[in-house]
Amino acid sequence: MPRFRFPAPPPSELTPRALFESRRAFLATAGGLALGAALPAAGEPPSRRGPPLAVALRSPYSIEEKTTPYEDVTGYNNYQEFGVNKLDPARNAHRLPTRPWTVTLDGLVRRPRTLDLDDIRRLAPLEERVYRLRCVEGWSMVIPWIGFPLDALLRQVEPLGSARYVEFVSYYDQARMSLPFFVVLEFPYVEGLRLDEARHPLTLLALGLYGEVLPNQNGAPLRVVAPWKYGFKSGKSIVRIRFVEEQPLTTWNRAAPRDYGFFANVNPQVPHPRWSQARERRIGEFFKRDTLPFNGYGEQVAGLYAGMDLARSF
Ligand SMILES: Nc1nc2c(c(=O)[nH]1)N[C@H]1C(S)=C(S)[C@@H](COP(=O)(O)O)O[C@H]1N2
Ligand SMILES: [Mo]
Repeated sequence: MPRFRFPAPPPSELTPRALFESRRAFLATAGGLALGAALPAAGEPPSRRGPPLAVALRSPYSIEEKTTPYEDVTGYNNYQEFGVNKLDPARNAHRLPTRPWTVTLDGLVRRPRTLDLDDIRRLAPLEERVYRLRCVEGWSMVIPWIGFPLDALLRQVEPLGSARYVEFVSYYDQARMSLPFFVVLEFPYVEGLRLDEARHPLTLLALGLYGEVLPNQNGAPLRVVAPWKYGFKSGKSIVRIRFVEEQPLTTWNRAAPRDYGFFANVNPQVPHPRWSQARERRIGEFFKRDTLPFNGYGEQVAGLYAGMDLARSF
């Protein structure tokens, strides 16, 4: 397994908004001249958006907040496999082969199965769900996802009573990715949820956003979205879901156990070792806002953690 080194960027080093904007404008121009096809969504006119994905219903779990512009949602990303800079994934993730695609569900289940994308799309009606996404780095977005509850997929394999956690493994092919020598993470990217978290109706299997098929940089062709947790819990481009008894050792827990807890519920009281998590900057806004416990989803999910010390199990 390859091992690379890099420190998580402190908020001070995050691409400032103005710089991001001007680079985006620059990229749009450069893309038209020299780089052409190498540049995907960021900075492109809407006519070059991805294939449409029709939605059957709008979820009651949607929040009524202004959505973050499409260009930011698809142009400012964390997808380390395609580069550590926020602008890298939009430039590099076109190398991700999203068809054919299968997801293997195995481990502690009665009926292990491998499903292809068409099987998966048919499992449940597609919903639009507008969710907040809060990154541990201190920024947030509001994204109109398209998908259905992850549990519609999980229940296909009939988890055994002994299964207590699920491990999500992302696609990995070093030859297609943009891994710099100094990256700390081990790949494939692995995330995990407790089974009851994974089966909670808020936990979404996302196949699209903003009315279109999920762009590669956002985790095509399918990714998890657990909106009450920091964004890193939501693995992209999932190829395997393993049902296990013990808490999985996730990529970030392995790389920086003091910085990234397993639960990673958004808890504004628990600072990152090097910065506060009390406030956040909504991408596109100037003033910071207070971060809400459970990213504002406490009413729905706080019950999952009754009796747990969420300062220790952070
Ligand atoms: N495979 C994989 N999944 C990943 C990541 C990653 O680097 N690789 N980054 C995570 C982090 S830190 C965040 S904040 C979200 C960002 O999702 P977005 O780019 O679609 O907004 O994806 C998460 N899922
Ligand atoms: Mo993140």
